[in-house]
Amino acid sequence: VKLAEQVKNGDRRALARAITLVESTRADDRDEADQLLEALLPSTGKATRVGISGTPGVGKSTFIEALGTMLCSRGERVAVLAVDPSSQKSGGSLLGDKTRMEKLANEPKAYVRPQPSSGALGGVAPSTREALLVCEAAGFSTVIVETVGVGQSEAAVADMVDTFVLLVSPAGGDELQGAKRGILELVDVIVVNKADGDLLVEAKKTRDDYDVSSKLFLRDAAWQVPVVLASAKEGSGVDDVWKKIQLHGRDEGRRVAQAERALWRTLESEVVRSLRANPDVQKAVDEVRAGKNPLRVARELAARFELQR
Ligand SMILES: Nc1nc2c(ncn2[C@@H]2O[C@H](COP(=O)(O)OP(=O)(O)OP(=O)(O)O)[C@@H](O)[C@H]2O)c(=O)[nH]1
Ligand SMILES: [Mg+2]
Repeated sequence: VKLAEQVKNGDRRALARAITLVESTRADDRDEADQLLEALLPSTGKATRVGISGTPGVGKSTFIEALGTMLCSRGERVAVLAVDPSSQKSGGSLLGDKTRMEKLANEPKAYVRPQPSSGALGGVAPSTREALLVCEAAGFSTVIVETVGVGQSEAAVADMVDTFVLLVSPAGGDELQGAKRGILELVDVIVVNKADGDLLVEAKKTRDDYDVSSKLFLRDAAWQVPVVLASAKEGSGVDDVWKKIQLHGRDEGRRVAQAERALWRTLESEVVRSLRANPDVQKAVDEVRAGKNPLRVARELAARFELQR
């Protein structure tokens, strides 16, 4: 495929076109996208894949800009995929993000690309994983995926990266309770951002709170989740975070498991999609709506599909 060659040669326009292609939900683009990905796949796998999440306004974009420019100044090439769930509604937020990463976006060694989000909750689109692979094939040494901490997006991003970083605010100790607890199970590095000026004292306290709980939630004997103070605005701590990301490194076993889960996710959604279009299934839906036992109807249908094979 010609496009694949252009992407591998570092052609910017080709890269943008390739990502647009894998993002396309049109059925007739899918074949081409699959061919492209297969042509690129042998050239993937070499980048450090980093996910960055956190509540709106915690400083993700500012942090990525600081980290990205630092890496570029060291000769690395950095790609950023920014998933912006609010862009669907407001339309303005995308622009805002671009503006906030202006320095990085203008950096010749960097590439900043907003990602479409799927669904009303702002979930991460399945194509983000493929966009990440395209960036890798294009030769970026680090690929960063930014996602806002809403809906299922953290889990989706954690499942496509080597290191998942959570940014928390200086007053973030209360996030430790309740709903946010679930994310902590996915996190590899915690960053208390905005540790500057008047917020420094509070940030230190928050770091200590997270430190205690990261020891309590120890899920992997080989990796104690570090808690790092940083100020994306002033640039302090950014290098410390990068060192932790490097220390965490990549785990081939994790990547293999991620690829397998991507297979299952796609299989499940494709199978369900084709089942929904099946006339027997549609008839069964009507029967259940009319009062038949859904579990029995489902089992009978499944047995019938089994026989057809
Ligand atoms: N004091 C201080 N302010 C910061 C720091 N990092 C970011 N900010 C400010 O926090 C605000 C939000 O920063 P963003 O980087 O846009 O945050 P975000 O997490 O990307 O926000 P969304 O993409 O909207 O979810 C901006 O006004 C930043 O200037 C920091 O380290 N210290
Ligand atoms: Mg942002």
